[in-house]
Amino acid sequence: MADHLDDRARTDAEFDGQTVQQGAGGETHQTDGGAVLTTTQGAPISDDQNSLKVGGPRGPVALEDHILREKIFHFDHERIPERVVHARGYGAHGYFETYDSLADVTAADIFARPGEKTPVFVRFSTVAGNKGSADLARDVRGFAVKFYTKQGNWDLVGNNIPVFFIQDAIKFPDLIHAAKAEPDRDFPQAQTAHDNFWDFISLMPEAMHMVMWAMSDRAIPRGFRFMEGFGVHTFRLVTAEGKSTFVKFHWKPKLGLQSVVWNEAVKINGADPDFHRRDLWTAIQSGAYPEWELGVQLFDEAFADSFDFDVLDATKLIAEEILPVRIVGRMVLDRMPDNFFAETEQVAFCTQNIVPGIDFTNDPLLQGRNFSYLDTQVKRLGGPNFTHIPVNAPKCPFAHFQQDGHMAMTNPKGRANYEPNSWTPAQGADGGPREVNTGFRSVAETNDGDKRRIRPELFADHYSQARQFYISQTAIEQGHIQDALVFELSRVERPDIRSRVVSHLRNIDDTLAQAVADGLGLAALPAPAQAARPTRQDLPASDALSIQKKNPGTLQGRKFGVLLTDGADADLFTALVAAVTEAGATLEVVTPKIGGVTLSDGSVVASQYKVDGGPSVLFDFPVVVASAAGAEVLAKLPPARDFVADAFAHFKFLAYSPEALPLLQKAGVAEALDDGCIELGPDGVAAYIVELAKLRYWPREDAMKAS
Ligand code: HDE
Repeated sequence: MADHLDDRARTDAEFDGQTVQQGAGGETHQTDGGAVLTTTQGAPISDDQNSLKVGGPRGPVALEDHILREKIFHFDHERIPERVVHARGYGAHGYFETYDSLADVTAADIFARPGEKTPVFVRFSTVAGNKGSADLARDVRGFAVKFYTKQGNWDLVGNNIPVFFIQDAIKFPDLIHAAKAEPDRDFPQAQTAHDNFWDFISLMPEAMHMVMWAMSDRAIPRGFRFMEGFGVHTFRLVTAEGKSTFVKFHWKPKLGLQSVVWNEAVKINGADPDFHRRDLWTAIQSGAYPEWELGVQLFDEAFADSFDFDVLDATKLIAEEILPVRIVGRMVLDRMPDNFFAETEQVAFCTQNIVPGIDFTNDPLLQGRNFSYLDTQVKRLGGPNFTHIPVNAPKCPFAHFQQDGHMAMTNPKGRANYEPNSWTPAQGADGGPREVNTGFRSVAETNDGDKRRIRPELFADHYSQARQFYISQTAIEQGHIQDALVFELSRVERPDIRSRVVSHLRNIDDTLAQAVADGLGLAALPAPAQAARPTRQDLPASDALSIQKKNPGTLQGRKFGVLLTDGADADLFTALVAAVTEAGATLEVVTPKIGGVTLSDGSVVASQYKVDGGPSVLFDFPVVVASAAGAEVLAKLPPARDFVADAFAHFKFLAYSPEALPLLQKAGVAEALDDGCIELGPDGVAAYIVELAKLRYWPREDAMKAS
């Protein structure tokens, strides 16, 4: 009978096409000296392929099957609520290295000793999309850093844009409701191009400065490694004596700022929705550790009072030309988490995590955040003990009297669990931790006046810095802002909302308003929106606000994509690989078949992408190196034609071996060749690489718009 059962079991497994290896005795996947599979209680498991059946192999499953139940139960509970904002994110470990002592302005231990390294965990994110949304949404990027300092965890929870949409936390739920999918239909996903967002925004003039940033290329970064970061609010640095200095925090990427263009972003989302994740993962895994410098703008009360805006207003920035950014250290990300969920998903950033020497200001947005982050972690992570999760725990000694609660992991020992107490070892118990004079102290501040729901008078200028941002951009960048506004508003169904947005643009820049009105086909320009304060026309352009004016002039961290065919010029390919490596960039190969290609000298080159899966949007610098016969093959492949046509349309430098010209002809590019299209032989590679420091061939954009 037993033999018969075993036979049936085997037959059923084979019938189901399972790869289960069952011996005659029914034993399965037995360990050959490796780890033993156990239940969560540690009991070894002999069969993880079949549930426990009653009355033969076709009988019902026994409720008794504790192994099945444990496995399914745990699976059922694998998800925790995603973040209500910033759900889509990616994290990495690294360190912060202090360059300069800031001991003259702060007691913060992290800034005390030059050369000291402090561990960090960083999480980058988009704001509006769900956890599974695509990376290249037009959106603000979160830039959250947890510093594990020797005096406790300091969380600098910032964005890649230095200002925010709203001034007061009480409007945050409205902003986010309006930005996320509309509640009746649950779309659009990760898009602000819809009625609710623009309806809300056009009723909130304070948002206009941030709108300029969000419509600029800052909102479609090339990767996390190519973004700036900002603490946004004004914070305080405080000395041991209690002297306070205002501070704004800046992160500057070592690789320079870079973004993609909108049409490219749309296509990247289809080709590789994980584009930003993959970029960070690949860089760190290959040892190309991304790096940012931390800068501070330091100022005192008198300097703050010299502005006609309030430094407590998070919709304003202080131009770097007025107050230069002092670089005080660098951050290097050099290790990916071992487990995404454990670290990146469970990391709990809290704006209220500050350390002695750092303090808040009364920025009403920051004050609201200080409530929100702690509250949201309890919801997300299920209880007050989320600080026991390794990624959230301080790496310095800590001791307190908080106790119990769900999942308490690190529990105090001994009798005293309150303070003050009079226990001493002599009385038979340790009294536990005590206060220390050098501990955290809030800056002493006098606030007198009425208790009212009110905003400061100086929060009322909503357009001057929006105008300053716009006029600081290159003409190409201004064009991108215009195009983004036209695109977003073209997805808005209600004409009155479109007009209302344009009425605000009239207070920013009339050429911008006119261009957007034209792009939307508005019959007439609406009157300017009523402004609480007139727009200042005298704020000068600030080059620091532009991406293109700060071109880093380096190819480091950039990626070449070479569309390569059988018989292609081996000398050219070899020269290219050498030059790319020398420039600190990387190169991937795209071929008609994934099996790779054989070059003119007989050498075989492996491929990373079949051409269908390797569109040029994935690369900074697309190149076609083809033989004459190979070009004929490519010319017949629509994805190969797109490779070239997209590279051209995205204003990329497009290099090609002379034999590849038929492909360019078929792609409709050959008639429009410009100085950004470079015919390449082995001798031309050096000059070509030099040219690429411009990153894109922007003159083509004007030429295409004019033609
Ligand atoms: Fe956040 N924000 N936020 N935010 N925020 C969250 O906290 C909130 C704001 C930012 O990678 C939430 O853990 C309020 C400004 C980042 O885990 C939540 C207000 C800035 C992240 C929350 C703001 C940010 C968050 C959701 C207005 C830039 C991701 C999940 C008062 C300076 C952190 C969570 C990560 C996340 C609330 C405004 C940046 C709900 C109430 C301004 C980078 O607590």
